[in-house]
Amino acid sequence: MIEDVRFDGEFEVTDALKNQYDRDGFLIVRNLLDKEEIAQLWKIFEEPDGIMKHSYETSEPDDKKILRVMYRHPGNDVSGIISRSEKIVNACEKLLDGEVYHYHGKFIMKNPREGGQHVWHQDYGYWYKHNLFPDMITVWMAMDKTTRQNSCLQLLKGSHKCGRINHVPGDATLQTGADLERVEALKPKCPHLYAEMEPGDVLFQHCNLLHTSEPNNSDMRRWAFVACYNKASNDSFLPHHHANYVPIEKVTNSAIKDCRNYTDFSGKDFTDPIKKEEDRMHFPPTEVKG
Ligand SMILES: O=C(O)CCC(=O)C(=O)O
Repeated sequence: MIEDVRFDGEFEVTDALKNQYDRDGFLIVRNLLDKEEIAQLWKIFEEPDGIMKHSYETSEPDDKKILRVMYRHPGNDVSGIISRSEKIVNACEKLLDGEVYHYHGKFIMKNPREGGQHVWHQDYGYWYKHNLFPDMITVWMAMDKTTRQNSCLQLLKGSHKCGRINHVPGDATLQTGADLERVEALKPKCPHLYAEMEPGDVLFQHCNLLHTSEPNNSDMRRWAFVACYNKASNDSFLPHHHANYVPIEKVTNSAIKDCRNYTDFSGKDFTDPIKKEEDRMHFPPTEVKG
């Protein structure tokens, strides 16, 4: 069962919620972004000169694909303001017990019938090489209604406690995934949950929590906004394709609704697998838009 909490205008990660996160490896806050804030976020896609021009696609098994926009720094558009808002950043700082910085942000866009799977993995399985401690967190924000039918996240509750698992290249996909023998062995011990979410619901996820999502075989779109943070004291010891420490300029929560910047993405430093060699190695694209 998922124990969640509902945002009602005020939100603070209490000691009890922090204990829950430490126990389960995740915390869902329903409606942390309200309808107006989510509508604001959608505008950066709706504008003709919007963020979509920075998207790229990867081919996945069974003729599926995953469309992504990824960048290093938050910037000043609506997505950056959300990533710098007190309600998101303060929650991460309480959950990680110290100052955090923005490690990268992304949109994961699984369109109806064509969105591909994400294999079982831990985010720290990908980040370990460049970061010494698992003092890292992913904030997964639903932009659409997200159910079992349209590829909601699946989690193994408490699996973060087993530490980092080896990640190995997949057979049918370019994705690297957690050692499946271990994932299967963990399933009887760590309840397998389906994180069904409404637009604006937000999942805070420990970087060692095992998670996956299936292909989107439904007629429902499933887009998500994801912001990842590293603890300042854990600044990546090897520079790489995600960001090193830059202090976050926090903004008040009201700045999300006040923001009118839907087209100026300067400062974000987008992942560009065509032009940037280091990005191409990590995210081999099949198509870059724009
Ligand atoms: O959005 C999803 O389905 C999974 C995303 C994910 O786990 C990742 O990008 O590491």
